[in-house]
Amino acid sequence: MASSNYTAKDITVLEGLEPVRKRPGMYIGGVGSTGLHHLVWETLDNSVDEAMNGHASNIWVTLHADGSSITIEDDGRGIPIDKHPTTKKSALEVIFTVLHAGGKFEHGSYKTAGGLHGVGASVVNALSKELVATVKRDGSQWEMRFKQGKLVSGLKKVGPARGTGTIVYFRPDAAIFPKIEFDPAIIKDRLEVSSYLHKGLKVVFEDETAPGKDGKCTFEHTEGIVDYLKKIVTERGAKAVHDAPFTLAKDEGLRLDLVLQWTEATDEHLRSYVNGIPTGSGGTHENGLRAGLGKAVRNFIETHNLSPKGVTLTAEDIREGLTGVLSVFVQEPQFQGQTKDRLNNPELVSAVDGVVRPALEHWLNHNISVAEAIVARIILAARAREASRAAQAEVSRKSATSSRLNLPGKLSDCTNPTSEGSELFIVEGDSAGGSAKQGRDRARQAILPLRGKVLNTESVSLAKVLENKELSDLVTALGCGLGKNFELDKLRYGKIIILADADSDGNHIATLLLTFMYRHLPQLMTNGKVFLAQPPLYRIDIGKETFWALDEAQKDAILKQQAPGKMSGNGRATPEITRFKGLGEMMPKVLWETTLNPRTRRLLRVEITDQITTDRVINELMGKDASARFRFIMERAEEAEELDV
Ligand code: 0RA
Repeated sequence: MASSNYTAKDITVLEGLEPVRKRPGMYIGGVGSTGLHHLVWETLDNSVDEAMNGHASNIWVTLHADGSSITIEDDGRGIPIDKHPTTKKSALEVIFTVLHAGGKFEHGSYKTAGGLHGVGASVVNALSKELVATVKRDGSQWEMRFKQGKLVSGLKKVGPARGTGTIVYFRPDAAIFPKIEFDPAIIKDRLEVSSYLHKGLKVVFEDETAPGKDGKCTFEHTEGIVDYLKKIVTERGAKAVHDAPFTLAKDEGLRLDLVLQWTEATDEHLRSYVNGIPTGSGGTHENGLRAGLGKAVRNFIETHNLSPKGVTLTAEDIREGLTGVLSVFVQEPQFQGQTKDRLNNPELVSAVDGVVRPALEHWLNHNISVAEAIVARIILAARAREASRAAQAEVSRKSATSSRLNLPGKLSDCTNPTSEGSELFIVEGDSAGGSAKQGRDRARQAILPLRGKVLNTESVSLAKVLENKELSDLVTALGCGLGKNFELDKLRYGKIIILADADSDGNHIATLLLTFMYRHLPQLMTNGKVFLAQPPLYRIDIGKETFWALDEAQKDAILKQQAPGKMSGNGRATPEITRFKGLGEMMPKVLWETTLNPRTRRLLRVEITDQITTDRVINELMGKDASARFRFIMERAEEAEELDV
């Protein structure tokens, strides 16, 4: 088939630019903002290609003060200006005035234009009111001017030049675009991503619409997408499971760049690009990556006998916490979907799979300790999924008798089978739990004593959280699942009340519980379901009367009010003060009166008033000294709204 190959490859379809002006949407996808910016991407791609073929290392992009014209310059070889043998026109003129579907000027170096149709410079020219192409070659600077795609002045030598390069200035045509206003933020984002996707490329953006220090920025990343991945992982605040990411760079046949790192985040975060264009909806290249990745990891697990017992790993388990960047360059990309951001070339599935699987498997086998950490992360994900599913499935309050069996053994449930009006007290310690169990209103109040240590859940994956018996029992008792599987409707109680000692240990435990709920069951807080009970610290008996004080200050206030002046010799009884060492010391009846009874108790509702601040404060305080935690809980508690006084 040599002859047909020859014709298919070498025929260049030459056409005038009229069709572009008649139907611009066919070439740039539309005449709205996306189409308008497409002109920039087309022009940029030509310079990026020159850089990627090793001829340019700098690109300068200037958005002019009018906001509606752009200059893109590179220090490449400069577009050739010599006369084309058959057309007798300068190569520069042909590139800008002829719609070409072939790579005539590419001299065999393969071009992967990122544009929607890869039609390039002539389309930009056709849709511009004015375009000036300047070339620096052979010590001179040459210029050619166009209007609406038509040559207005032939090749002119405009002066001497140092070095080589191409400068394209264009101003889109208002007859084509209803609104001509370039968005500096869109351009900036694109340039930054370009600098990551093309390792070593330096892109300078000058925004003359915002002069001053905001106006100019330089993007350059010597480590390319590895730098990009670092930025993404840092931005997302995800702790990495291993230090050095997996990297893969391939240049022959399919050009592919890939970087992967597993983190303790609970979701998967992959950014993919085709010819520098973001593919937010994924597509065949992403499918190929997932297939290859899944097979590589499974093969590694099997050959090293690392399969977990009692749980089957799903594809999602393998990718939990995975963060990555995939960039491929495809000769004729076909985009699909509403926003044309899904790659549809079927051959990419096996192409990417075929490259990723052996490379990743090789990497895993040569980095055994890293690979084992990744496998441990994957197994944990599977166990967490199982635990979360089980916690949800097992606890259903629908039928009191059948579900009771699966509730944690230490839970003393209430008899009221609906969440309405029922309350769960999470009580620190067994003896306090015992008092609470005896003193409670059995119909409406359930008691869950916490025996073991509650895990500090800040910056711990859901998987690890659910390994903690105390917390997984709590989740089971609540019945509403957690994380992605949270369902408020399934919550078994109307109020979740933390009942901890009024000392620093108690505050510590309450803080750990609140941190856990804030991170994994935030809907409980945003729906106002979480409360702090306020057990008294002092009992004050004066004659036949008994008073309770929550703290030192309240005790003093009561004493002042009830026994002014000297404590004796004025005819009044001497106050008798008892300080409770812990909830466990309290008689069930006393606990009922002071802390449990809705008519007499005081509850503090936990509220999240400012999501971002709360997030930061928890992040900062948890893991530091206990006194900081203590202050945190007291401050929050005092800010909280008072209920049931
Ligand atoms: C065709 C051939 C050569 C360079 C280019 C095009 C070229 C195009 C653009 C567009 C923007 N910047 C560019 N830089 C170069 C090769 C010329 C040679 O062999 O000297």
